[in-house]
Amino acid sequence: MFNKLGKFKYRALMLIAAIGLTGAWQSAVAHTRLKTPIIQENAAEFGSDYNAVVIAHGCRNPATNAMDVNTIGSVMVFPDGKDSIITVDGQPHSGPLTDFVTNWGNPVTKIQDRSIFDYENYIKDSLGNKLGFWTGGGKGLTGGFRAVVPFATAGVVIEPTSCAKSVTFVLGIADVCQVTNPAGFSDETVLLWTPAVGSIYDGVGLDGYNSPATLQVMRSVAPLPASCGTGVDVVVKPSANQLNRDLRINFGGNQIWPAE
Ligand SMILES: [Cu+2]
Repeated sequence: MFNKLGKFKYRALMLIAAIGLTGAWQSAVAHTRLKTPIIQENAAEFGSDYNAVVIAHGCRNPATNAMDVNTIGSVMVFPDGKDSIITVDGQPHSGPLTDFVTNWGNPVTKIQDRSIFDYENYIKDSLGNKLGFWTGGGKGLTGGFRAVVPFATAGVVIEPTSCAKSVTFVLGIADVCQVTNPAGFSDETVLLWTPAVGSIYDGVGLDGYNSPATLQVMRSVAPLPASCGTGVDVVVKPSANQLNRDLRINFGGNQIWPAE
């Protein structure tokens, strides 16, 4: 009897704690992020790394100020690793990404899913490498709900002779609520989760300004060379050139977002 009551009280407390936590989390950091933002190096050797873009809220409703306007599409790209912006412990690195990652090039496989949006396709570089995807159309994401948009990443191999203890890839993501040209970007039309690198998608002053989603790959295969000490953290951002070129939705040979 006492034991049962104790269990019940414990469960009630845990429930209250969980609700409290959820409330705080929603108001503080409910942004578009990856479902699993930290993965191990080359985990894909055991299959793929299954992940997802989590769209946490819609655009701003001008009447109520709530972030609950329906989302009609989303587009995401990883840095291409060619003209990307690389830092090492926060300091600019002028060498290539191959100094730290041996196999970057074709990071994304979309997991087919029409549960929210009816259409989806890859964003590829000129060699056909899949750098990201867009999805949109159909009924879309109703305001007040979240979307889990599934994809997988290829295994990332950290250069064994490098001192990288982690490599973080910074994504560019746009959640579209209304199709406009770049001059029409606002919290009411689009949420831009991009690094502020000077692209047309910076979104200065908007909800997602310089608050991008990231995928951090932790070194876990080759041990750090002894000369590395505790190792360094590498960050890879897409260039403004790449975002301007790749973060768009083309459908049937036409660009449908942003409007031109
Ligand atoms: Cu937000």
